[in-house]
Amino acid sequence: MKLYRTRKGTILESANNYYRLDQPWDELINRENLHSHLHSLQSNAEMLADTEAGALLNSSLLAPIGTQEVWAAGVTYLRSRDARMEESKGSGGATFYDKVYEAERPELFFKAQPHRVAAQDEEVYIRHDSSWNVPEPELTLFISSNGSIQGYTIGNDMSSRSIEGENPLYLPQAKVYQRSAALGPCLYVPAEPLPPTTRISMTILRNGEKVYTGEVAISQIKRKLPDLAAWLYRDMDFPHGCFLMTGTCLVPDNEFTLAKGDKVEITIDNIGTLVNTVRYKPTK
Ligand code: DO4
Ligand code: MG
Repeated sequence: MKLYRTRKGTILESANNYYRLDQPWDELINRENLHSHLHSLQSNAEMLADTEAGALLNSSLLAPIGTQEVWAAGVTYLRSRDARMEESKGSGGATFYDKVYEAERPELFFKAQPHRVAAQDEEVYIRHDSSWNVPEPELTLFISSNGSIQGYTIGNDMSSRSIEGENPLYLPQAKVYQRSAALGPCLYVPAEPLPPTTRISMTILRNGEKVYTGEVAISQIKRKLPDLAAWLYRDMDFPHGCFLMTGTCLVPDNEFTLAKGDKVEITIDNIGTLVNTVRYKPTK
């Protein structure tokens, strides 16, 4: 089942049918057994004609987030470890990445408040003070306030490699700025956890031409997804639940940096495709 948040309310997609749901988003998604709960709501919900649902989904999608924070895990794939060791070798910080890849405690960092998150088809930003910028396509978990994984969405953890590479202590500036995160297009709520064969792929288009393409299965991740959730919830409360990006494995070659106008398309099996265009934050 998929939940879409739109400017005109929430839409539930179930077996190719669409239903309107009235519950406030945070209340709707933050529960145990979300999948069964959605099943029970479906029977009393208004069914929408495909044309009406299609029009809403094409024109008024919001990011599938209410008041939750977005957190992120880092260096959960070998490719991310290697790329970061390379980018930070001049700063002397490279060795922290291999240590955190092997450590029991994962790297977890704060990524975004909801107002910094771009929705489907909205712009993501690159920083004016950064010379090397990449998108990071990441499977993103929705974790209930009790700490259980209830759904999945697609995340883009936009990152400044020049700022992080200069000094790993600059990580918050490399990662947290306006529109440095995108989530969407929906919250996918399956009856069972995602299979390890689930693929994440990313294409970057510049003037309509592919300048990057890559694909990976989530089985390549070093950590177990429930373990990442458990570490995040140690000594922390998330009253409305939380989103957790789970790290990237797709990192373009070192010569690549994003340019204004690039289109980033991230697809995850069964969830959909998240599309965003790259811009600079407009100056006042
Ligand atoms: O250590 C820095 C961030 C790592 C990250 O965002 C990732 O591996 O996806
Ligand atoms: Mg990342």
